[in-house]
Amino acid sequence: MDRMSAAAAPAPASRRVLLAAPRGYCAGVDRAVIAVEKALEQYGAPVYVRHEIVHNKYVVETLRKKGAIFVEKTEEVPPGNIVMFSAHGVAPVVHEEAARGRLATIDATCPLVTKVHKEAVRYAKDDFDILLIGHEGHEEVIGTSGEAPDHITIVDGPDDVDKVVVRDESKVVWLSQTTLSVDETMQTVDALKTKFPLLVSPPSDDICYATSNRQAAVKAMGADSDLVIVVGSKNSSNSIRLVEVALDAGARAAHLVDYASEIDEAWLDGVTTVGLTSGASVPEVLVEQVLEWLAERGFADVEIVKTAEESITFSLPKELRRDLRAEAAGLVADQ
Ligand code: 10E
Ligand code: SF4
Repeated sequence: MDRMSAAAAPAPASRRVLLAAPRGYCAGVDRAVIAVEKALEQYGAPVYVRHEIVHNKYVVETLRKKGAIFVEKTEEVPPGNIVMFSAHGVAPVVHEEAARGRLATIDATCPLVTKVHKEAVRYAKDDFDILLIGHEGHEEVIGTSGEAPDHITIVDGPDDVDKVVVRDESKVVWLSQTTLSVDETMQTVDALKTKFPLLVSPPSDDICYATSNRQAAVKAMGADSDLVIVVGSKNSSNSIRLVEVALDAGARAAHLVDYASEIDEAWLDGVTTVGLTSGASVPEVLVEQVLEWLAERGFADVEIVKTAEESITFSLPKELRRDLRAEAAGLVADQ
C-alpha cells in the first residue's frame, strides 16, 4: 500500500514560502532615500530631485507626499533651489546645468556607481576604447557614458558584440552597469574577449555586491519554486533581472509586482512553493504585505533561503553637512 492510499483523504500538499535573503534595500538606496528625507528635514520643502531618487513607485510617492518634487530635467528647477541627483548618477554635463541654473546640489549617486564613473574617466584619459556593458537608455548608463562620450561604446548584451568597432584592439577595456545579470554579463564578456583577445577587465567588479547577492539568493530558491514573486517596479533594472534569474534557475513562473494587490490569484493554481524576493530599491514593508497576502491564502509557512550576509553602509552625501538653502539664496543674489 502506498502512503497516499493509506490516508483517509489526501492531505493537502503543504504550502510554503521561500523567502530570499538578502533582498530589498542596498546600501546605496538606503543612503539616497535617507538623504532626501534629511534634506527635507534640514531645509524644508520643496527639495527638487532630478529623476526618481530610486526606481520604486512607493518610495517616490512617499517622498513626494513629504515635499520632494521629482523632475526629469535640471532646467525644470527654478533658480535658487536645491536639486538632488538620484542614486543612479549623472553625467558631468548635469552638474554644469545645475551651476548655470544657480542651483545648490546634493549628489545622492551611489558610491559604487561613482567608482565606475572614475574608472571611465581614468581609462578615457589613457585613451582606451571603453565598452560599457549596460542597457541603452538606462539612467545609470547615460550618466556613466557622459563621463567620456568620445571613448565609450554601449554594449547592450551578447547580441550587440558583433557590431562593436574599436580604434585599436590592444587598447580596449570593458566596464559595466552595476545592476546587470551576472551570468549574461559574463556571456557578453566572453563574446567580447573572443573578438578582442587583448580586452582589459576592470580592476574590480562593476556589478555591485547587492546585485550579485540578490541574484545568488533567487538562484538558490528558483528550482524549488513553482512561482517566484519579485517585489519591485517595472523600471527597476535590478528587479527585472531577478525575474529573469528565477526563470533561468528553474522556477515555473516568475512575476514582478509593485504591491501585493497586483498578484493574480490564478498564479497560485497548482502552486505549493512560492519564492519571494525584492529588488534593491524596495522597502521591506512591501514584502511584508505580500507575505500577509500569501498567509491569508494558506502560505503561512515561511523558510528563509539565505546565501549571504550584508553589513555594508555608506555615509550620507557631504553636502548635507552644509547650509545649502543659504548657499542657494546666495547664488541667486549674486546674479
Ligand atoms: O534600475 P536600477 O536597478 O538601476 O535602479 P533601482 O533604483 O531600482 O535600484 C537601485 C540601483 C541603482 C541606484 C543603480 N546602481
Ligand atoms: Fe549602489 Fe549597488 Fe545599490 Fe546600485 S544596486 S545603489 S550600485 S549598492
